[in-house]
Amino acid sequence: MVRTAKNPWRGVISEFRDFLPEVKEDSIVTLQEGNTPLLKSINITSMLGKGVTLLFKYEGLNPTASFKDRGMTMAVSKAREDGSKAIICASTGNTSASATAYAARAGMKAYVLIPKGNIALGKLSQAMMHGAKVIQIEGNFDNALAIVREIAEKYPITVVNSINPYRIEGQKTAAFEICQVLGQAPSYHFIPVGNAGNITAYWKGYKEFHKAGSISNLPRMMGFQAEGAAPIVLGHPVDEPKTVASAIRIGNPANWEDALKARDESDGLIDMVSDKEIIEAYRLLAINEGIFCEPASAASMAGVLKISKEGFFKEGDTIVCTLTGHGLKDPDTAIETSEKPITVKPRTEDVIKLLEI
Ligand code: AN7
Repeated sequence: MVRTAKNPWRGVISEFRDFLPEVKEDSIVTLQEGNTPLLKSINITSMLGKGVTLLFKYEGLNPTASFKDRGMTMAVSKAREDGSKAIICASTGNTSASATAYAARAGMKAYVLIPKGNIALGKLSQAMMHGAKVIQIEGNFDNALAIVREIAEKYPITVVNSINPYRIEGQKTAAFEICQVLGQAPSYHFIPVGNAGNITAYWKGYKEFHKAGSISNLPRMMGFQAEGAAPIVLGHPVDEPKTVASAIRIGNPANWEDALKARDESDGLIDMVSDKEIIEAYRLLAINEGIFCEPASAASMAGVLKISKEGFFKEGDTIVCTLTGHGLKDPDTAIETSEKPITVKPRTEDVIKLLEI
């Protein structure tokens, strides 16, 4: 469809109405999220074997720069429809950035609980900027989510973490967009796993599109956790999760069971990658493809590279990798892991010496 000023992309609720729970038109809270690019890999693809196609679903190009906006439009719209005046969430950063933006747009109060000192700078600035009450917990994400669950049982306030089923509903729209571009589902879908809401949502989306006859195949779901925060891989919660990828520093995922279902029903896998592999993939994407994603997002790319070493992919395979958040979210990690700028006097000859010409 040709998009014009009179016919813009309207956001995921209006665009995928037939596949989503009903929302009254005047309750919809949107920042016109979704419709993100499915970018073809130009340079990394050759590392994966002959005839393999690698694509990136670049979710960092959503309004608050992560995939969370797809679920948040749905969760906040339903909260508004139900007459809720306030929302609350625990977050490693991106959920809080999205929740506070959508609450601002809806004219609702937002309370966000974040692990003190452990969320990326860009995300902290977003949560603070939208006028929410930002509460730092001297603990980790899992502690914060436990508090949110307890408060929600006793007080009239809507939880917008992915334990809210509307979050999953909204997030599944990314799978629809991929299928619409490809005309089918990919062979493999690689995705980072933290609280496991997104892998659950994509699998639900693919299954629903399949059932509706919009695609004739289903992908294998390939989830990747960080080695220091890999409860699903280890089979038990991790008390003190650690990883450079702060977004997925989660030791007891809320959607654990559904992630296992997505893995098993799709004949996929949930594996882990080290921080070193994550940073290598993060830099590779930036340097070889021009795509700046945040470290947690690069866990999916790191997963592709890890699996491809085992001679896994075959000619004709299509691989989609979700890059969940924008690299600008975490400028500290970008600066720490990149070559440092060189300082010179304001003299042309000093600059020329530095050029490889
Ligand atoms: C960039 O913001 O959990 O497996 O509180 O920000 O659906 O949890 C973020 C998660 C991957 C993992 N990539 O997704 C939060 C939060 C990025 C993220 C994940 C997150 P889920």
